Amino acid sequence: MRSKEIPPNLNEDQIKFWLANTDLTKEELVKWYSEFYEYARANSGGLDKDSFIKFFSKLRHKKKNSDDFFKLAFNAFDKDNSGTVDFPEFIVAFNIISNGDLKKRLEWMFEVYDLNNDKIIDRQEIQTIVKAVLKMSKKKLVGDQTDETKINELFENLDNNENNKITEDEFVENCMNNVFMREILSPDI
Ligand SMILES: [Ca+2]
Ligand SMILES: [Ca+2]
Repeated sequence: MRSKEIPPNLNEDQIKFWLANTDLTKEELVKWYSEFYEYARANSGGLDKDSFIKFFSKLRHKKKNSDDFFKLAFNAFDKDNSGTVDFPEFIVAFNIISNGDLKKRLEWMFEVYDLNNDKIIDRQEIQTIVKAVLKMSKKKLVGDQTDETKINELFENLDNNENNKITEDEFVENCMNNVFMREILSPDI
């Protein structure tokens, strides 16, 4: 399908709505819609975790080393926890990732870290996500200690009020103010 054609199931009202709520151009919107539905055909309009990882990896030219991260990030795309990501869920998140300002991107990233959706990041969540992030970004944490110890240190640096929980405010504020921390915790996706 040529990207200029309006795909089936996409009507002008939907296009208008998404154009108003994202920074995408109509051409981009139609292009991603078409791609998305190529992958979703077997999944009644949504992408399950495996198809989503395939689709997103292709979209962002990601390699196998990103799969662990996207398995975990799936949760942040699947807003209604239905087990599939539908086009509105995808396009809202994709727009934040590619066009959102830094604060919006960090708020989205917080949702990736918060695996159990209880609005805080705990030590286990930060260990799990940072390990997947490091694998994806091929970055290494500096220092002689184990990664586990270094990630614990990151946790403590984020936990301003030392209550063993990281709130969205703590996460966003610290990452906004500290480039090093941000590069480790929230790489380009
Ligand atoms: Ca969903
Ligand atoms: Ca949590």
